[in-house]
Amino acid sequence: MATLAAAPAEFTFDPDSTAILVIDMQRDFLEPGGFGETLGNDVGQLRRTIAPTTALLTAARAAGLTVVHTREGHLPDLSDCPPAKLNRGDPSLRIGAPGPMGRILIRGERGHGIIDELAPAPGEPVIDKPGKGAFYATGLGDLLTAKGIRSLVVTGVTTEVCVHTTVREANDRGYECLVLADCVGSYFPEFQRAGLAMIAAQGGIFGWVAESPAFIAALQASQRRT
Ligand code: TIU
Repeated sequence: MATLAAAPAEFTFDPDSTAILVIDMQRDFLEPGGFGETLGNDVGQLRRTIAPTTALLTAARAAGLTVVHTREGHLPDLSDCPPAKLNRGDPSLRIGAPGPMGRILIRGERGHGIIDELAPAPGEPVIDKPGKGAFYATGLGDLLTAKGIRSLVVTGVTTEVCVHTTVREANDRGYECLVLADCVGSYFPEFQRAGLAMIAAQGGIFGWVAESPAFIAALQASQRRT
């Protein structure tokens, strides 16, 4: 077992039943010209997560932890995109519209891909999801059950949208979720602050929050003991 300081209280995990979840680190959200920027957002707010997440993945892979990546996106015919999601915002900037990196949030397009810096390692599962949550209409739940995972260390973007939705889904399914503050990002600094505060409030109402160096130190200390 491993333990680290977190909010609202210490987080204890068994590395054998812990997975790292890397949510939607896609070009459409993080790179200039992608979906996120077309919506008027500052991608720099998300890009600060790349370096700490790279260090986290290096440590997690060295320790043999399960790493799972997700991508938000839709089939080219948009048959898996409900009208309520599709018909949102300016029609020229909608999902499926042509963007500088291909059709926005369409599977197989360049913008839908994970950024080069955080490319999945061979064998790491990549979950394609049509919603904001990673459990809705995906095989993630079955995958985690098959691997005996009980705890999730959550990273990715954006804090108040896909990270929050996924952590809420996971908490309701019985997973203990640790969200790494430096490895999750929002386009809006006030949402980053409030989003993290909401998770840890009320005694950790749906999770724990810590910084990635504390998690890495706890993981490596647990390895030295075994
Ligand atoms: N726009 C925004 O904040 N987020 C998304 O649309 N998707 C994810 O958070 N991945």
